[in-house]
Amino acid sequence: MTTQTPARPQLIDLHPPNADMQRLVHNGLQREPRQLPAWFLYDQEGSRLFDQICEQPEYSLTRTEISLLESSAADIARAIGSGVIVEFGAGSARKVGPLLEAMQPSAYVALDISADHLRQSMASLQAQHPCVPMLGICCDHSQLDTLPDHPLIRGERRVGFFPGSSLGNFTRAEAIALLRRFRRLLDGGPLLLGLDQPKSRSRLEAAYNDAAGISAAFAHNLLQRLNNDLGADFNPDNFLYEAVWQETESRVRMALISEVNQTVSVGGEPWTFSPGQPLVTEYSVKYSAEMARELAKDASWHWRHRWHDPADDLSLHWLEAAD
Ligand code: AVI
Repeated sequence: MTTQTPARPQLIDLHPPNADMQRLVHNGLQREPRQLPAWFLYDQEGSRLFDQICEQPEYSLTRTEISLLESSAADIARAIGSGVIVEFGAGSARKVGPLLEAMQPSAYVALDISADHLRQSMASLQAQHPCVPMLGICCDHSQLDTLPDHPLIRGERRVGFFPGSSLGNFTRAEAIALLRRFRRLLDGGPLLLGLDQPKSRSRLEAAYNDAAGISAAFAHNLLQRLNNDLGADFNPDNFLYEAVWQETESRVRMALISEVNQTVSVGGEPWTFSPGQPLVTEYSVKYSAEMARELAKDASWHWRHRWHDPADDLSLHWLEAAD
């Protein structure tokens, strides 16, 4: 009888250098309104706070998606087939478990921007699924042109997984560009895409401004990160967090509002904020089933099917590469 040695996750670090961050911050602060790329929120502390957001009673997205995956994984596996699962923005990799069970993939590849977070989540996932070979790639997947040439990926069919409604954190144009990029990265393989749907203003505004103040701390941590990594001198206490549902755009806008007239130095450059001026930390677009189908079409994917929870709050969309 042969015994299988449990696999150990490997990690490739392609995190963008600080010089790139500096340039992106400069560009973001020149926008009107000022806005920074959402992935800046996820340093180690930001990733920890985001995990806490997912546990707040007001933020049901993660719980809903996990139970939908648990109830639908077998059906999804039958429909989509298997190969190497490539998860974009894996975070704590808490969602892929049911797919690993149902699809029995040849390997699992997780992409995420936070190397420390990726290392921890891969280690705990590997302990639960010792026989699935795992590879972590620390990167900004919205800038990645190819997956690294690695024995776990080479020659295998790729099954993309992009849960958590993270696509909602991109503008429509960026979301289309990202879906097109995923088509290239998946090399003809399918994509399972989790998208949150529009709901009442009161539910959405509460979800993004929880009573425990974790969403606010998550946004304020962005300023702390700029202080730590880019030598900025933001005083987070001078900014008030707000989350507003913008129905016409079908999105929640999260922003830090300057409470005073202040000048902040970022990478040696001075930036003045007037009272009431927003710094947008992220948008979270909510896609109806119709909007999701349109988006897929515009990004040259064939929309095939959607699985949704009983309340129809969130969907997992199955997309196939169009010829
Ligand atoms: C990661 N992303 C899908 C979250 C969302 O719901 O838009 C980010 C988030 N920001 C604050 N709360 C959650």
